[in-house]
Amino acid sequence: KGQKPITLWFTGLSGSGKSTLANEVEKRLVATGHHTMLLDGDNVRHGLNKNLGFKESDRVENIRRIAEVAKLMNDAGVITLTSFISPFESDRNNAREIIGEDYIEIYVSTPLEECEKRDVKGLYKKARAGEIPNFTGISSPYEAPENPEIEIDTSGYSLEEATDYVVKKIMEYLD
Ligand code: GGZ
Repeated sequence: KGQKPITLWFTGLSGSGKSTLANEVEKRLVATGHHTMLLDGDNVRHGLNKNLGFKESDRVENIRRIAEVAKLMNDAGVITLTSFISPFESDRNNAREIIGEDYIEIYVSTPLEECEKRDVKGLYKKARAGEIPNFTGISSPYEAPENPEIEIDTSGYSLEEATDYVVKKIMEYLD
């Protein structure tokens, strides 16, 4: 069975559910025989990009390198899922340019209020207290995508429902 090596580019606020969703989507793809690679903070910011922080120029470089890696993965025939805030429209457009027609943007549009209410890692609380500078949504902007291929607000859906929805949409782009 054929596999079109696309990049599924998840973008959204911290706590929006990007990584949880990307992980579930990856499991579904693997279960249906696809070869995948998930790039996220754990395997990229701690390795390839460990010299980068969160000031604007570092985020720009973070996203540029991730896009280049995703392209290499696609060239190797691998479906690539990326899970980074990627807050700037210009960087996402640059990623789209680097990756080409195989770039599928998935906007995880869970509102800030919900992300902040979840505050899984306590980062919003710290950011509000001024302990984390340039925190996206609080003291650094998030530019919402205007024309994402797929959009999902995870508030009000179970993980399974959200995954079903996204996987169904992705199938439109896979062969
Ligand atoms: C935003 C930050 C910051 C600041 C640390 N702003 O919930 P998390 O913890 O696991 O996800 C956030 C992650 C964001 O890294 P990305 O590589 O996705 O960002 S970007 O695409 O903008 O380059 C959060 C943590 O890192 N974190 N400081 N100041 N998120």
